[in-house]
This record gives sequence, C-alpha cells and structure tokens, in this order.
Amino acid sequence: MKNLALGIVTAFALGAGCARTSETPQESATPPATVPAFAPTMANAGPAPGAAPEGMVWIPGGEFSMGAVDPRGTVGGGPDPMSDARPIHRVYVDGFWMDATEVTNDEFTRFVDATGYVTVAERTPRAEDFPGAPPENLVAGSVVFTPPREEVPLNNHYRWWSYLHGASWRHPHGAKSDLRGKGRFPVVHIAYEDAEAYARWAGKRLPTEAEWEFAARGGLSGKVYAWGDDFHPKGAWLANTHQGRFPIEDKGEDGYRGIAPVARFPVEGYGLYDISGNVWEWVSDWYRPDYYARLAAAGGVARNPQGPDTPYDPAEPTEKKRVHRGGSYLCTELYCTRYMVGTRGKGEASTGSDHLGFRCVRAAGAS
Ligand SMILES: [Ca+2]
Repeated sequence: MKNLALGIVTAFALGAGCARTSETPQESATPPATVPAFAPTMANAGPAPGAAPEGMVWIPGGEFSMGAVDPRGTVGGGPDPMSDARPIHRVYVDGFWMDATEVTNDEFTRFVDATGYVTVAERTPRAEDFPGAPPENLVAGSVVFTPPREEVPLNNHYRWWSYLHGASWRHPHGAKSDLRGKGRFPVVHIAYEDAEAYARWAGKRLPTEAEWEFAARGGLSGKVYAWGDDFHPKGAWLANTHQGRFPIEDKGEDGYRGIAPVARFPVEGYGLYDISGNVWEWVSDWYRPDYYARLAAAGGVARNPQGPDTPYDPAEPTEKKRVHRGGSYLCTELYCTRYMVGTRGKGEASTGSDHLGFRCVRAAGAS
C-alpha cells in the first residue's frame, strides 16, 4: 500500500527488485553448494495455430527448467543471491501468443480513449484506505526515480525513490512531464489492476510467471541471460540496463539513459523485444519466496503453474505482492542484476513506478 503518511511508498512496494536494498532473511542465507542442473528445453512441436494476432508472436510452450543459479557465482552477477529463484525445477506450459513488445503509451492511450479508464495512480487516495494519513497527503501520485546528486549508500532506497504528486502514466516523470514524443515508450506507473483492465479490453491476459520465463528463455536452457551467457557479447548491448555509478550516474553506454522506446534492441529466440531490461513487467502470480521450493518438493513436472494461492513476503508480510519479471533500465551489477533471465522481482499490487510496465498473452484459439 502506498505510504501516504510518509509521502513515499514502502520499501518493497516500489515495484521491483532494483528498487530494493535490504535483503530478506532467506536471501542472506548461504546458498546450497550445488543446485540441480538445468535440463534442455523441450518445446512443443508443430507450427503456430494460425496467423499471429497483431503485434504478437507464438510461444510454442513445452517443458523447461525454471529458475536461476546464484548470480554471485557469475561474471557481473552482483551482490544479491536471489534465493527465491531456486531450486531449479521442471515446468511445462501450453503454447500461447505473447505481445512482442511491452505495452506502449500509444496502445494504452487507445484503451483509455475507448473506455475512460482511470489508473490507480490517477485516483485520489481515500482516507478510509489510509487510516492515519494526513489529509494533505491524500493526493494522487506515483513513485518516480529521483537520483541523488551525490553518491549514497546502497542500503536506503528512499534516497532515490520519491512519491510524486501528479505522477502517472500520462505524466511519467511527475506532474509537469507529459507523453510528447513518447508514444512508443512502454507505459509506466501501472498498477496490477490497471494491467489486468487493459488486458481484458484487448482480449488478452497477463502471463503467468512460468509462461513469461518459458518465453523469455527463447528455447535456450540454463543461460544467464535471455540471449546466452555473455552479457556484452562482442561489445553488443542487448538490453536497456544501467551503466555507471548507481544511482547517481546513468552513463547510457547502451544507447539510452533511462527508459527507451520499445524494440530498439535485438529480439530473443522467440521474437520478443526487451524481455530483459527497459521496464519490469507484471505477471499474474502472487509472490512468495518459497514457491519454487514448494513446486520442487512436489516432484515431477509442474504443469501450467499459476503461482501460490496467497502472497507472502517475509520482508513485508502485510503487503500483497505480485511477481515482476525482466528487470529495468535501472538494473546494474552494482545493485541488482534482475535482467538475468531466471531471476525474480516483486511489488505491491497497487503500486506502479516509472520503471514498471507489462505485456500481455493470449491463449491459442482465443479471439
Ligand atoms: Ca540504459
């Protein structure tokens, strides 16, 4: 829930792993010496079931190994063990269509023009939903990355996140900003229910976490990144992430300081753009750090897993969080490397930010 009394949102409600600084008790534990090996991806055979819906690509589905090894053991893996992405476990998903890009401002504008939808960030918070909040803080807004001018310890994310009145998808950097020239940028400041509303209007839905990861791996198995094991192969930049001293300096060596328009980096194996970096993406699973352990303990192959029945984050047990995937333009090996394909993020469901968006999927045969 937005912490309006403080004028900012709570630590883990910021919408992504890269917004986090403190680690959960599980994550500070020593990882096991070995983890089960990845097995090959076995994609379903056969062609796509008909012509692709506009802007979507066919993800064949199949059986794959889901999860991530401890990134600290990899080159540029960063300081975070990310134990919620283990153990590696076997999963099967049916085939589906997936948006090739994150939903853009132009696309979200068409939705709002057609429906009159008002996003969570645009709604004035109600006093009954925020008991104790001073009336002057009951102002619509959202969370915006506001880099400090000087280097700061990386253990206090409040130094670079602010709840700005008037920030919303229409005003991504605050009340005075707008969408001019940003039609092809991913829409941001999207709460989970906003993403669901868009998806329903479009005849689509949000992906499950398993669908998202199957798609993101592009037919590969056990790779650190969606494209392979080298973050920077032959000097090429394959995702919009953060270079420079986080959070004060974004050097933009990948071509973009901050957010980028969609589809400016190469596609991964199934034809998806920006599945790593640029903006985090909502998926439909509730977040629990032990969900993978539960699936692994059940044994066999988890078929079309939908996530746990209820959310739980021991770091903020009262917050209802959904999973985010893919990392953002703020992810960096100095702080968090959740552009690594098997890693997970999380965020309180009503909280958007300026590095969180989404893409949709559609079942085969759905219209
Ligand atoms: Ca960048």
